[in-house]
Amino acid sequence: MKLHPNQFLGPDPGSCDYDSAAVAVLPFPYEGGVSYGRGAAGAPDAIIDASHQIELYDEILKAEPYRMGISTLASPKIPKRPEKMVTALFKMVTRLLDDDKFVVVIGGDHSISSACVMAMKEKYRSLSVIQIDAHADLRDTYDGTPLSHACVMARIREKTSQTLQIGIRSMSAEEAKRMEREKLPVITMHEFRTGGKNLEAELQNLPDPVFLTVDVDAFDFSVIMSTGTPEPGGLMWDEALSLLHKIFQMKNIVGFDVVELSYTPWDRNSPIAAAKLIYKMLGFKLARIIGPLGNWPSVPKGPILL
Ligand SMILES: [Mn+2]
Repeated sequence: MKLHPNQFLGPDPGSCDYDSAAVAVLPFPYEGGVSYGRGAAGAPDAIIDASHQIELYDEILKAEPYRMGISTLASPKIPKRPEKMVTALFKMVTRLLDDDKFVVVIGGDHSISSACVMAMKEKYRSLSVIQIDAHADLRDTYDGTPLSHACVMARIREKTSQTLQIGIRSMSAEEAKRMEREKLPVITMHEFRTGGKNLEAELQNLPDPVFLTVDVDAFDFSVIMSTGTPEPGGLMWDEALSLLHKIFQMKNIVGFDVVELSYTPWDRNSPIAAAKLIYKMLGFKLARIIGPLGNWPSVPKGPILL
């Protein structure tokens, strides 16, 4: 495996060796599926650069999650044609899963997530998907293509009918009708804030294991402002961490992606928030396995998260 010269959280704190790492981070700088703002292809490198500023110690978990081993792969050469992009990413994620890695993909625009789900579904037959996003992404086609980022949940639902969408606050009338007709499990941002839906009940109804896709436009602008299709009224930082902590405690998450950050040269805040988000989620995953205050310095490497 060719590793990224600039490791996530690096310089190497002694945990980036691929063979012994529990986690494989795959940067996938594709933005062929965007419909508005550009910059998603610059996101993985911006997030990896920003991750170097993050403390390795998590003050809430009272631990250093990086000890489980986090290995960052070199960004692959990405085909321009969307269909070929999907095949390429499917093969890469499949290989990482064959090596028993907990897979984290850094996008890239949201259209990449269907390839991640395809690969995950091959390994985990009863896979569900949780999407945290401002947008429903349930259109069958957009701008004349089924592989637009605006269609990713429609593509994912062709692979698994078990999905839960959280934080949604932007959809077309057709998408709303589809949710109604098919009784899709959706917690809109309005319902999330007003308690109109029971999050714990929805999580309980969803079969394990789960792939989690996080579109950073789910966040409020004060947390992450550099994203291709921004929507006001998003998640605050602590609110998102509480939500994610609950998801990681209640569900067996077997991989996740973080998509739609848009590289903006003057914005240092957004990539830092995205990098810290990834590290926090990895900490939540480890905490589910060995407890929040376990004997973390002796955390074994290898496939402990699966
Ligand atoms: Mn979105």
